[in-house]
Amino acid sequence: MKEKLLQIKEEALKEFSSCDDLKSLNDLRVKYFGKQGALTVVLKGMRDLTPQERPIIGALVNDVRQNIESSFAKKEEEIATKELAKKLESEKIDITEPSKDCEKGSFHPITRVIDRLSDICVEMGFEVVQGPEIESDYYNFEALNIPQNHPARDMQDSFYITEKFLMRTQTSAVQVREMEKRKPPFKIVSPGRTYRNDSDSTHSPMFHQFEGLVIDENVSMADLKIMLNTMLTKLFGKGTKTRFRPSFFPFTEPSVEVDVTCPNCGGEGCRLCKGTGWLEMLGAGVVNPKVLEMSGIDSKKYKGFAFGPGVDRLAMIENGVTDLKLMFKNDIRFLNQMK
Ligand code: 2NL
Repeated sequence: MKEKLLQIKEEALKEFSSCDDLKSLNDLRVKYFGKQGALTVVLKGMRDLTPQERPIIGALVNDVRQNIESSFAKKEEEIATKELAKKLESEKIDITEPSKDCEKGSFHPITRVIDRLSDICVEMGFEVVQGPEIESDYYNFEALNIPQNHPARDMQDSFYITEKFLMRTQTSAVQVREMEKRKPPFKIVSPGRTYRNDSDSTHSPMFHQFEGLVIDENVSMADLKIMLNTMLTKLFGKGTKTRFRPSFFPFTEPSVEVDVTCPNCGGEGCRLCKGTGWLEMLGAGVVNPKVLEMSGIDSKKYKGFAFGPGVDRLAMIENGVTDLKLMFKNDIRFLNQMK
């Protein structure tokens, strides 16, 4: 029996050491420890031993079993490590390799207009600010000197959510919030989505605004004019001329509307500018002192000017699009044609 055990031990250790995959390792386990396994059979044979032999052989059996088990565990770990390494190696991918058919996306034409306007303004020292799209009646209208019975407040033009809250109709509301928070001087622009109950080929219920506001001592219409000329030249290129026409907004006094020489025909007259050579680009003006005072700015010490180009209109002009709705449908066939 002793010989038999030592033989099993020797054989098993040899077989284990030459085994190199989990499946044959498992077969070996069955061969030695299984129901009919070599060691199991020996153990069963212990019944026939004399009481003197039993403890001696018992100790030997334990020794052999521990030996085989530990070499089994060692081997198992070794194989698992090796197989994992093999698996990792076979699943390795080169993440630096360029993919096939990689289509490049692009920014939406409206995002591009907003980004360009923002870049131009940031270059001139403006900060970009944002605010909520749901606004209170106060910030959207009252603080901008739009009185209670002004047509802009009509349910027909605005999307009211409750008695007091509505979808903002202009991003000026953001600037009012900033006027309350900041200490002049400051220069800010507020791009964003705005909402009005309007819908035809040049109006969409959701549209975009980009407004600029400058508050400082001694700023005037002249500063506004220089600034807008610089901005519009940067936007449309050298040689762009501007035209300032008197206008009216409740929040500015005086107010102007600004036209630029048609970027399509350079002022000759074409279909885009309806033969006039001019395109209306923005509204602007010197901030009404009442508006400054309502937001806690001393109108004796500080003056301001503001401007608001039509973002969607700019994107339409740039891309020769005549129906604003197309801009918001996001039909991929349409977007692919935008430069
Ligand atoms: C337009 C006209 C404009 C402003 C926006 C403004 C903001 C404050 C105070 C005074 Cl907080 N004015 N904004 C001023 C004039 C015109 O936009 O028709 N935009 C498309």
